[in-house]
Amino acid sequence: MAHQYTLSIIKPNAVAKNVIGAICSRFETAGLEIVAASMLHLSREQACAFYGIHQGKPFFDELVGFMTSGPILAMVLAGDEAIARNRDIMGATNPANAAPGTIRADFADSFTANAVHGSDAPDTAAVEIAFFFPEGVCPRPR
Ligand code: RTP
Ligand code: MG
Repeated sequence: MAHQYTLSIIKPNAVAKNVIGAICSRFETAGLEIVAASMLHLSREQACAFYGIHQGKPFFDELVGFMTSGPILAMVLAGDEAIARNRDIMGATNPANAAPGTIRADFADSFTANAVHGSDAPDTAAVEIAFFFPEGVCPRPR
């Protein structure tokens, strides 16, 4: 199994619901370690840049409006197969399809306000981690 880093974002709707601890607890229970964290309120420019791959899609404006509506918690999670493991515990993008017990099933409010983001592949994880943490992460001693 490959040791990986992945970018996680606790989105504005979940921060507003005061469930940061509940969500981080799920990461830790799944064996993922938090090795970087930053709470911030994205500007429109930052949100457009982060979601550049979705520019032109019908949901883009709503997504940028939502992601700039309040603070987020950006984190780097580390662990064996961290990218897939994180996406497993996040659940499906559309919360209507998210399996019971997943983060999105429990904390999403809509397709857009779906509580969390997680990188989808090693190359995108590297770009997304550098976006929020250009100074790097803080791995645990082993
Ligand atoms: P994420 O990037 O947030 O981890 O989620 P994902 O890979 O499962 O979904 P993605 O296709 O990358 O879409 C990014 C975010 O855009 C919003 N979205 N809304 N209404 C819609 O059709 C729609 N499609 C996507 C969601 O907030 C999704 O997480
Ligand atoms: Mg995505």
